[in-house]
Amino acid sequence: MEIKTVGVCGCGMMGSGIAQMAAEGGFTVIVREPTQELIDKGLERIRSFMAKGVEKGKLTPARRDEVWARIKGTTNLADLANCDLVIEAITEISDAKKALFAELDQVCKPETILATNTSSFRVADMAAATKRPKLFAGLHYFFPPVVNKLLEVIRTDETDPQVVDLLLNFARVTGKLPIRVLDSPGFAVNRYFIAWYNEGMRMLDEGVANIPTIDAAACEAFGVGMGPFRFVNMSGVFLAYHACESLHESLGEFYKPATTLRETCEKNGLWDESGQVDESRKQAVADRFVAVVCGVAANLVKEGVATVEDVDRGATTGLRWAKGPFAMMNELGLKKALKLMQPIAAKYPGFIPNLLKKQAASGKPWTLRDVRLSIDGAIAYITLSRPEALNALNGKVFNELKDAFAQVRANRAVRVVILTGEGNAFVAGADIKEMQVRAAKPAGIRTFTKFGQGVLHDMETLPQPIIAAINGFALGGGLELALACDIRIASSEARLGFPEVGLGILPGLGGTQRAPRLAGCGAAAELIFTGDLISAEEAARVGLVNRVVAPARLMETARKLAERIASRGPIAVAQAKAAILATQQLPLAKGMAFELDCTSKVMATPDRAEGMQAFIEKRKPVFTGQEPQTRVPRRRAKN
Ligand code: CO8
Repeated sequence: MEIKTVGVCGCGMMGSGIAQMAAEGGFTVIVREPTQELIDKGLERIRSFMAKGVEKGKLTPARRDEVWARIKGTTNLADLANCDLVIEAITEISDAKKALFAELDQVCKPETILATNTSSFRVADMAAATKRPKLFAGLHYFFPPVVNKLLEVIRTDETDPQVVDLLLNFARVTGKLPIRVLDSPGFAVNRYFIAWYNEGMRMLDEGVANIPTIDAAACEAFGVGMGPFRFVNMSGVFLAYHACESLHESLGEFYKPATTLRETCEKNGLWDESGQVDESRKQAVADRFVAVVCGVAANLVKEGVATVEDVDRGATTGLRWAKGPFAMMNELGLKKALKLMQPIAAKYPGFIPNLLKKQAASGKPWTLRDVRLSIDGAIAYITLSRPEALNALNGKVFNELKDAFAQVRANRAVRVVILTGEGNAFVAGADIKEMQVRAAKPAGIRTFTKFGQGVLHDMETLPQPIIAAINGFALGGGLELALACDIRIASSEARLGFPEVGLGILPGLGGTQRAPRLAGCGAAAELIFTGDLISAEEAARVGLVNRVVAPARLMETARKLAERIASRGPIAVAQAKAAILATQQLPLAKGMAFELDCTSKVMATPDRAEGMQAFIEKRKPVFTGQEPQTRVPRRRAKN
């Protein structure tokens, strides 16, 4: 399965943005509207959006032309027949969406993946209109899709996991920060966002505070520019009411729309935002907002809708809140957060899930990881996931990396690791802001750098090979991290370099040592002394990366390579890795002796016997990675 051509049904505000993002990601895009007038209007929307991008200097004219050339419009649904993925972005009317999917199911090739951009209907209900529920998922974009980086990738109980992976990759390549979400009412983000604005309106119903106070308290507590009343006034009262009512129907009383929301919608009116902020009431209002959002977030995790990290990313990326609900709870203290929720739980029993009570009772904060480890068969994926800082390496990230590699080392089922970054960077270096603080104490930075070097040493000496899938910027400590891997594959969009001298420091995580060994002293010196960034192609030319691939093919290329390595004898691969590393430390004669030891070790393994026997029997070997049995010398019986 591979996505090359993308169909988009509907070229309105959402569809046009989705089409543009897909084309920017390098995909061929066919947008479909039922009439020529609508398709012309939709294409014009994309054209003028890109023209503004050129005016603002965000897009070069050449890039605009390249992207534009990938987009075609049609009124004929049959033109989407050979698309690998079709995304529906038509009006939010359930029957219209189902009818479209039933038709797409007939028209499209059997392997086409279908996705809905619905924000209010169950994805499984849409999938039921087709005969391909395994190839059906939700792709919930946030407005405006060209600007907002969040994308909820929604799986139903039937969605094939491979389809989810393909869509996650599609999301990344099209510049999105995807979160994995289970199909459920409101998905992840709308569950707490709708609760947020509805609670603001309930507080008005109850006379807790006036509109300016509620909006001001929300802005301060969540670090946003608009409180619920301003937001709903601007985005549409009708939409806000119906989204809330839809959750009320599926999730019960907690989501019953506030009276003022219902009445304002019925009157087709807006709220008057004028008036004075009552400072004395702001804290109580803020506490209630925080309690509602955090309670809903904990329920989402309890129900398996999303992880704590993804719930928080939804808030910070999709809603631009300063912190996600779990980070807020950690800052507040879980016991205090629980206390704030008690009045809500008194009204809505079951509001506080046991998961939250248990976590609070443990006395520990929520674990929010910036390094994700996932294991798929013999392949471990380690993803640096701190995209808001381009995955910069701080103390927390280094600790989590160390922990992830230790887990891989202890897991004999893992035979290869793929290391990559979330968002548009692999890693943009060590965290400069944190280093500036640490450098105030010279001993502190030395200890920290030594610790970082130790983590890279752990990687180098890991028995399993590591493939760096360089998806974007690999700078300074980020390039050094990649150089500590065994194999580097780079996306053609990646930029690499050692900008350290521009900061008045030098590459201190092995850059001055590993880069010359790979690229030679001349090329490494030029890179390090100038601090210039180079393209992936140039990095390949000087030997810093093994090969360069199109962004959409990066993860697939890394996975295929990992699968090939994983099918070989794991002890042989591990010993070969150790022997290759030895070339950097030993003169030839000693290196040969080291290699001899490695060879002797593998000769004694069951895998050697199996590999050779399989060759003789003309079959595929089955390697187990079992160590040779060490013979216990028999004691001679004393007579
Ligand atoms: N450290 C901390 N934050 C960073 C880093 C970094 N290395 N790189 C990016 N960020 C943050 C930015 O501050 C910004 O945050 P905010 O939105 O809060 O301001 C966010 O990531 C996005 O970055 P930009 O807005 O700058 O994104 P652009 O697309 O405009 O630019 C660049 C991308 C060109 C990559 C730019 O971010 C940049 O130049 N980054 C710094 C690159 C660099 O100098 N790296 C080397 C760091 S030093 C190092 O790695 C030394 C290693 C050895 C030391 C050993 C100690 C362990």
